[in-house]
Amino acid sequence: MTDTAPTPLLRLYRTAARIHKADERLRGLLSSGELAVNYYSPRGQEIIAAAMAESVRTDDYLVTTYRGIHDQIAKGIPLDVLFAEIFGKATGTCKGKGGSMHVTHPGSGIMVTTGVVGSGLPIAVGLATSSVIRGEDRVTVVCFGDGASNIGAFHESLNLAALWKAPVIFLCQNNLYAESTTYAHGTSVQHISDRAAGYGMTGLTVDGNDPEAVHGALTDAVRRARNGDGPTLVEAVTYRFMGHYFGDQGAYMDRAEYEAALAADPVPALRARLLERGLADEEQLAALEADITAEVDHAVAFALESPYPGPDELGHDVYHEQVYA
Ligand SMILES: Cc1ncc(C[n+]2csc(CCOP(=O)(O)OP(=O)(O)O)c2C)c(N)n1
Ligand SMILES: [Mg+2]
Repeated sequence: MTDTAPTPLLRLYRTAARIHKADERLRGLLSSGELAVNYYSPRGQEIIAAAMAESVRTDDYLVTTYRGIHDQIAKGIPLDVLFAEIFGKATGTCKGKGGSMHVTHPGSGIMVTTGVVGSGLPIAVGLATSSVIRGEDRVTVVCFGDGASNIGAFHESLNLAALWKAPVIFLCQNNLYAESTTYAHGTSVQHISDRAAGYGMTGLTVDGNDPEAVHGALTDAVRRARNGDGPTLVEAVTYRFMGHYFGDQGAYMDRAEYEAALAADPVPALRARLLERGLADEEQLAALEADITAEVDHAVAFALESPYPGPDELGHDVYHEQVYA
């Protein structure tokens, strides 16, 4: 990088811009047929992930979903190995055997990515509990959608986490859609954060497009968790700019609502905020963005050039391999 991105807001923008460009490139590769995988774009949720990363340490755990590349990039997974995994290549985080829906990268704290809606929450409570048992002060952040908050595992996890004061931050990324179901059609409460009260837990709703609001809420939640004061449910509200999966035309989405959300696109909005506040100038941002483009180019080339895993890999990494004396 030519820019060290010194202020938190500029660093946050850099992360959001990396997510934005990586996602855009992956969608381009899917359109051209150079890539053929299931893909769920996080477009619209970039700021939430970037603010989350500013609130935690690298060794804090993260659990995310199939729509999770924004969380994975923000948490620190290098783009080369992330792209290689998405392409199913041997150089990927899971030797190409996990693919886009099952990325793990313990080095940056990314412990689980799951395609089963709601299944990340109990795993996160388990991870957090393991940290307590080991006497470690790391926290666990689990990202999930609005739809997942209607799954039984959400309720079981919040109850147990509150009871055990587990150091978990439940980060609901409310993009107002669960596949093709609108929020109002599928969820009984006005705010998902209202559900926290049912478990004796702090819950709050923030504007997921406002980096400072998300960062502030998560910083408080992380502090509480690390101090042994238990879990928090943070709901960050935004909008899903793409269909549910790549290829979904989103015909069921209200056009006027979509246009209004796009007009408030949080990534260019943050760029404009940086310029307005004098935290960066146009030349600096252009240089930062050129660096990101080069980084994404490199990741694509690395993924394309890498080999697929051989058949000998089929039986490896299925069970923990332990040698008993
Ligand atoms: C247990 C389970 N039920 C249903 C599905 C099918 N499914 C995949 S994504 C999805 C919608 C989830 O919506 P939300 O939690 O809001 O997450 P988003 O896709 O908006 O990120 C559904 C129903 C699934 N993968 N797992
Ligand atoms: Mg959703």
